[in-house]
Amino acid sequence: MQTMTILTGAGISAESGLGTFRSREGIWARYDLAKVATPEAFARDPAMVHEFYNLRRDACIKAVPNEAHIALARLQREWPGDVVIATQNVDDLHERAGASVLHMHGALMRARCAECGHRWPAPIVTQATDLCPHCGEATTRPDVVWFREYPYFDDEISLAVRRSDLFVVIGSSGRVYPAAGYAGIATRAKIRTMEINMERTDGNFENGRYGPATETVPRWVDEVLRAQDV
Ligand code: BV8
Repeated sequence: MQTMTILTGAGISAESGLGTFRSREGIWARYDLAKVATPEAFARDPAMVHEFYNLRRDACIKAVPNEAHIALARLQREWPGDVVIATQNVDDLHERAGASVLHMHGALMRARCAECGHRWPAPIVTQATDLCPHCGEATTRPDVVWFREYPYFDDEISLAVRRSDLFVVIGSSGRVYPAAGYAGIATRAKIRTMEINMERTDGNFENGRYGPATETVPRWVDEVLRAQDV
């Protein structure tokens, strides 16, 4: 049976009210990435970094999954083959829609100990002085992958792409690696690729569907489930 790997980015959560990163009013237009999303930033000012993620965690719990998240969870449930969903997003909207996902950039709703690596469900507000429940050190950080940190699940996702019949990228500008490199892996392996976005990116996809994810994703899911073919 045909298998699919789907990679999502901030665009799939945009209509749930969570910001994207690289639009004119995006997150990186309002915050200096170097001050909130690198290990150096955390070493320099952990309180500011925690505040940045506390604000995003607060927005995340107030947001609800949209029709695109719900459609992907349905596809994962009803498709007879494997559907691997990897996300660059740190929100939990895919899970709250019922999907299982690989969070390659970590998760807002998890905290991590910078000392021993222990992970636990994050309270709404985290601070650098929070004690790690495992080792007791005051070295709490968000369990999020910052720039120049190794993403989670990179090998698993690359493998999933290589064994897929179709690789789909939904709501990503394709600017951040290694996530942006998976489309090239698929293309070189002669695997079909498609992007779903508001606009064409320079990712050289074989196919594209353009428009808001809450319209384009449910329509595509309905089509593949009806056709039982990618
Ligand atoms: C790594 C944190 C190996 C969580 C993020 C020099 C040294 C070391 C590494 C590098 C280097 N130079 C470059 C790199 C690699 C670097 C990188 O790629 N940099 C870029 C900027 C060039 N990558 C890394 O550092 C990665 N690690 O390489 O490790 C290593 C380690 C050490 C030394 C050497 C190598 C780590 C990357 C992870 C960084 N963390 N975020 C957080 O705070 O959220 S990345 C950040 O960008 C977010 O996580 C986000 O998920 C990600 C990608 O953004 P998108 O999801 O694509 O969002 P964007 O706004 O860009 O686009 C939205 C899209 O949606 C648009 O196309 C828009 O049209 C569309 N859209 C909008 N609305 C809708 C829509 N589509 C449909 N419907 C709608 N309604």
